[in-house]
Amino acid sequence: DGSELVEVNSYVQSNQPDPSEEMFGAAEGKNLIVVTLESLQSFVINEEMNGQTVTPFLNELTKDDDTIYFPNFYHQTGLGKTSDSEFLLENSLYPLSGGAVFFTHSGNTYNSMAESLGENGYHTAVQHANTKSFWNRDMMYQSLNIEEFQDVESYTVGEGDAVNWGMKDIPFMEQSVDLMAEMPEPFYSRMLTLTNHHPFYLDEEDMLIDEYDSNSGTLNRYFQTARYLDEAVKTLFAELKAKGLYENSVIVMYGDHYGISENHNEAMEQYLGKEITPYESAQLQKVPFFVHIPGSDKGYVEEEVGGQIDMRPTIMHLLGMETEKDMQFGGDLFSKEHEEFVVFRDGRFVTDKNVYAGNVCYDSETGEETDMAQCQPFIEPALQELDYSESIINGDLLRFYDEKNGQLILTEEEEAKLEQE
Ligand code: GP9
Ligand code: MN
Repeated sequence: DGSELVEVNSYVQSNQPDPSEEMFGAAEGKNLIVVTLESLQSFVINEEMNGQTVTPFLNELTKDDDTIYFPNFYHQTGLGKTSDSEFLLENSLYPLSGGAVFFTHSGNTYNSMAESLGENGYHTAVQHANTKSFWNRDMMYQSLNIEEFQDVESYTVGEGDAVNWGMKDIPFMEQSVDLMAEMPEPFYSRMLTLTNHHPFYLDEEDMLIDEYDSNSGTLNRYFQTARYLDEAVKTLFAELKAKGLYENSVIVMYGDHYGISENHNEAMEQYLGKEITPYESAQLQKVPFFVHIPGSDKGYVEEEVGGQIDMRPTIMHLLGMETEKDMQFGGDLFSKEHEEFVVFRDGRFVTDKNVYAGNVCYDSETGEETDMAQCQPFIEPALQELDYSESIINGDLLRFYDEKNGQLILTEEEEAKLEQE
């Protein structure tokens, strides 16, 4: 019942960092374009593979005057992969430990970012050139109050335009911007890319760099599809400019989850030139996060440790929307009060000083094992945080929360019971 929410609510309320004065409203009134960079991990950013640059366009963005780049940002997804990252983005809640929440709890009440933006006059949409029922998106998007879902049926997949899992990212970007140009402004459009997906196949003409040369075909091809994704992002920026949408939009991009699993550790060790310890495995969960605000001159590299749970408050504050009454577990990455504590869905965690993985406490600077006492104070809170989030989902507790007023919706009986306690 609603009283379960009392403890969670007081926990959430006591952990909300205030927005950063400088960044609050920095993109107010602009269109919001969020690009999900399929399977893109940070280990390819600003790096080469056999002398070839993997992500030239994104590398430029990390140094761009209008872009804030977060190199210490982690994915927090579980079995629901892309859909879990969407869940984190929209709700600032953790996905579930078992199964994809998009399948198991699509009928719940949520207070999504899309819903809030909708209430603030935004048209809300998702663009993804795959069948709409994949990950149960068609159902879940109704609960998330996403007005429009442009799935594969909104796209013309011409001959040679598909590879691997479906439509290629470059024609996807071109057609998506055409579709965007028809949307009422301001809009919030979320674009889900697809080409940089296991098993990372490409047509010959789209291979812009060579394969890598390890014993893992998967890793070898990954560099090529990541390179192709980079080209697709470049196309997106060019198309937005061509259609006159660029200046009045803020573009946020994030990697959804790892593309290279631990099954490829031997090949990965060859590439990285070091042994993959549990510490290194945790480092490999870093995914890129970019906030691009055209004409703002606010660009820099933000070293703050953060995760996907933080995306919603960060973005909403940029748009000038308060989130203090939201039932959310993340915090504004630009806030001075933001806590550097990222909990992975499997219980591993990262703080500003340590990485806790494989039941070992590591120093985050050196990657060396360190005194467990440094990690100890965070072990319980990490599990507690996951538990609280899980109880909201399992109990469908947002039914009992009025986010407009930040109040619990309790029956008289529940109120009376709580007063006695
Ligand atoms: C499918 C796409 C990829 O529509 O989102 O899903 P993934 O396998 O990465 O979760
Ligand atoms: Mn994915």
